[in-house]
Amino acid sequence: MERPGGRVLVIVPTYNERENLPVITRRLREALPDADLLVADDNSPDGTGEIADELAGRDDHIHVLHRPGKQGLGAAYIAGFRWGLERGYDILCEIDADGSHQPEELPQLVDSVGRGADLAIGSRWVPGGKVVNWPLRRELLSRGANIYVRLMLGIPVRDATAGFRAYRASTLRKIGLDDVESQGYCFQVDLTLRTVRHGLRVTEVPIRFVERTVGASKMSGDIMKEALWRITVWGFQGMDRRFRRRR
Ligand SMILES: Nc1nc2c(ncn2[C@@H]2O[C@H](COP(=O)(O)OP(=O)(O)O)[C@@H](O)[C@H]2O)c(=O)[nH]1
Ligand SMILES: [Mg+2]
Repeated sequence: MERPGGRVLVIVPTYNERENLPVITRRLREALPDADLLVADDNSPDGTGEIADELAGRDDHIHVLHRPGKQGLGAAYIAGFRWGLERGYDILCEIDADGSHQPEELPQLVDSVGRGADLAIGSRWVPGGKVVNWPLRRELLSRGANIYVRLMLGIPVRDATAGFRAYRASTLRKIGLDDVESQGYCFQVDLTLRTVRHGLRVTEVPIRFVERTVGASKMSGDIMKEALWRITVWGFQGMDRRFRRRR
């Protein structure tokens, strides 16, 4: 039976997540039994890609997209979205492989889209949202990044960097993926901004974000730098656009 809202694809990007992948796929299959999963692996040196193939060999609902090397989260998601749009899925979801996002909370995001949202974001920074075991440094980084996003871009979203999402397929078609240049985690802000600028409906659903207990974070100085300069550029472009319109 299909969920109201249609066929669901859950994209799981992986880079060195061999211990986490079997756990997250099992939990996802239980939380959303009708959904299909797509593991987007960037040729992880730890063999995550082979584990993904084994899981896919045992379960028709699991698929694998092997990418040649580490090209960033944004690039992996774009490839995953294209894969899903070509195959006619109606709702395309994002979730981290490391257990930070709870698969049991994903049905709420999917149902938000089923009820009319064009993008549902699992948010840490709305009332009811929580973070568990996050080092203070990471919490400050995330809160600071979101404050900067709101200041520079003026969008009414509390957690624009969140990577736990459900997109209506038509949203991705409307905003267009071909000219997305963001490679790292600012990809999330990029797509949020495009969705808001297209006048589409964004809903934030409070979630409980739990820091990984296994494996290592791929957050890096380069990812932060890319986010900072891109958000700054988008901000000035937006101000320029508003200024021209007023004249
Ligand atoms: N395919 C792919 N996945 C990535 C890449 N960078 C991060 N990921 C995945 O994105 C998710 C979030 O990454 P993580 O390192 O946990 O970020 P953090 O939670 O912000 O520390 C995890 O599932 C990672 O394996 C990448 O370059 N390629
Ligand atoms: Mg993580």
